[in-house]
Amino acid sequence: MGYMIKGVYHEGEDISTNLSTGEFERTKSTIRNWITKDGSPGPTGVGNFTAESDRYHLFVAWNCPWAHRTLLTRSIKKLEDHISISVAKPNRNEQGWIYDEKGEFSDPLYGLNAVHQIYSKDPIQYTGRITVPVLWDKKLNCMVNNESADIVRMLNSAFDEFSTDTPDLYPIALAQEIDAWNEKIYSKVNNGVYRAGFASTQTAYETAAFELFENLDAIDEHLAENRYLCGDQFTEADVRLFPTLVRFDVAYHYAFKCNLKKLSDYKNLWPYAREIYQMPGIADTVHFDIYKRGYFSKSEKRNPLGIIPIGPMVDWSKPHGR
Ligand SMILES: N[C@@H](CCC(=O)N[C@@H](CS)C(=O)NCC(=O)O)C(=O)O
Repeated sequence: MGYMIKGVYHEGEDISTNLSTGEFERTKSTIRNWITKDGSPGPTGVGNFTAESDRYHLFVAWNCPWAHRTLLTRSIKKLEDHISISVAKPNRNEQGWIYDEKGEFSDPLYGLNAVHQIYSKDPIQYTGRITVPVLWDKKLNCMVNNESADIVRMLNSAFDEFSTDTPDLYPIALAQEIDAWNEKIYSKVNNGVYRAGFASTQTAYETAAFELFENLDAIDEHLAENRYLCGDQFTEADVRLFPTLVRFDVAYHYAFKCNLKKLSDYKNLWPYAREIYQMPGIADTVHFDIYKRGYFSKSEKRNPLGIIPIGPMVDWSKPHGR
């Protein structure tokens, strides 16, 4: 794993844990342009990124939950034939996210060896961490955006011409409610599992882990009365919760010590997660073995021998009954 300074890649230490408090701090994404229907600028960044078929490409990894949100949205909005992808190998090395020369983990676009090469291909001379997902413009040869929250939103809204007959994941009437869920779920659940797993002090770990389960308990209760987070309508908030839930029992419960409960112990959250898993196209974006290979990869701090557990067996195809 490394980082980039003015377009040049440097191998180096993980610098995301605050050394004085032991708390994990995720760095903010900085490439924040938006694809729009007419190429006008979006809420941040510059314009000129018009929605077109086969113009954009996503660099992702199956195990990354942030990339998963963008893949879920690409599938729900039926954009698979319009936005191409490159999937990195589940295990990172000193080059960060890497590719094979051929096969399922190769880069069909440029034949890259590593994701950092796409960051250095952009003339902006990027400085920062090398993260997936990255949304790339094949026409202007530059990055559009490397923040999954933005990518999810633009895939929902900019491609109506190509993705007819698909749900609106961010209807204006529910915008405030969705934003409120997103905020809570991001810090306490999506990033909460990382705050627990990457904490380097007992206090930082316990704070994150207790907050995580308080929030999962509250969501479970909410789902007793509500089919989805915002009532009857499946929205962006559900899309953003799902990647954490689907990794929970095979990865976070054990690898990140989030072990007060399993997802499958929850009365409502568990069938809710299965309902989403069983929606058309969703299971194709889920790769349990790869989650294990990624989260249990060799790490001096978390898994020094790199041994991957054989279980647990979780039946996601069981009827959800919701
Ligand atoms: N804010 C980013 C975060 C993405 C992110 O942290 N991705 C992880 C993989 S799960 C990554 O690539 N980390 C590499 C690193 O930080 O060096 C987003 O949501 O798009």
